[in-house]
Amino acid sequence: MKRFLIATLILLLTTGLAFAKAYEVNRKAGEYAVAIKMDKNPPSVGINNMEIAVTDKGGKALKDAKVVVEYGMPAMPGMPAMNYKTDAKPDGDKYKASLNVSMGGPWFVNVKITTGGKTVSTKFTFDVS
Ligand SMILES: [Cu+2]
Repeated sequence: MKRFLIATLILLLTTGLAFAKAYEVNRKAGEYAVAIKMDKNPPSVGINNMEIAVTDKGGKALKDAKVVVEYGMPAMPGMPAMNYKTDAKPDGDKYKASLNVSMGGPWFVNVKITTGGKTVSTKFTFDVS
């Protein structure tokens, strides 16, 4: 009986993981499509890993771009505005960054993509409860 319970528990845990979806945001930045995934869904306090896929009009991955993620929180009572910046590192066809979310509340993200001397960007926000 105990073994059956453990097996059921493992099954529930693994199917739960298989269905856990990343937090996804799809945006346009200039002529590029930007698909952003965050490993925590919903994003929460702590390290949130972000994967950024940038594709051109033809659906081809944009490589060798400089991708910077600016993020932070507007000022709130008892807390001045917080602004952070991190470089997203190329990883295969995508870029990866880690965001350190220090508290609950509204966070903004600005993804800046520089290629061929030109910078385009896209913004989104997420709430941390
Ligand atoms: Cu705050």
